[in-house]
Amino acid sequence: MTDVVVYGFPGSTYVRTVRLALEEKGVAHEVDPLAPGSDEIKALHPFAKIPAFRHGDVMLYETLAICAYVDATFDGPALQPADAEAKARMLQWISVFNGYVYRPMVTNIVIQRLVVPRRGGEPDEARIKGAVADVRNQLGLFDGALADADWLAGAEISLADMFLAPAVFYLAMTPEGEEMLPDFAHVGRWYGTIQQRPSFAATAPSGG
Ligand SMILES: N[C@@H](CCC(=O)N[C@@H](CS)C(=O)NCC(=O)O)C(=O)O
Repeated sequence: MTDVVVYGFPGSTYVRTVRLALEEKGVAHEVDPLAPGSDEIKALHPFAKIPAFRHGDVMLYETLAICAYVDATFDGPALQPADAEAKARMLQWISVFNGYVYRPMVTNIVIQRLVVPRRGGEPDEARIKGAVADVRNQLGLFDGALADADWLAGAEISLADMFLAPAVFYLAMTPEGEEMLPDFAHVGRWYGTIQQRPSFAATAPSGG
């Protein structure tokens, strides 16, 4: 039994980010695979998104807030750089991911390509096509940041890497990702490294 619960189905990139943080800290946790928009998640998250999180009496929502709490509360390696510039860089990349990357990469390519057909629908090709140029530019940004570095911020893996990698995991399964990703060698090296981590294997989604 554990008093740490992540609410949200494990196929969600943001749920995986929280689970990566927990795994990197070595924190045992349960996953309650609630769907976004469900009555159960509405009771935990005022915007009905996933993840939500519980640690004993502490209830939280919003991935960055949850991850910061996990990092500050539990023993284990730091998930955020101590250096002010590197920490700001980490927050910059997380803000970039949340504000500019998630929508084209996940909502407009991954969900259209991988989720919509599984639900019997037709992918919106115009929407996918419209997202490709944005994602290509964004991969270029990440590639530049990783040209001389193993991780997005600081000398060790940080929360910034844990936000981006679950999205790249799905992008790589789409024809658009297969076409784009080989052009970004530094992103490819970074992703190859993060794939080797036990936390990444432990949080691999089995379904959706
Ligand atoms: N700002 C939220 C975003 C969470 C989010 O968008 N989660 C996705 C799943 S990866 C979701 O709930 N999508 C369902 C929807 O938007 O209706 C966070 O950082 O936790």
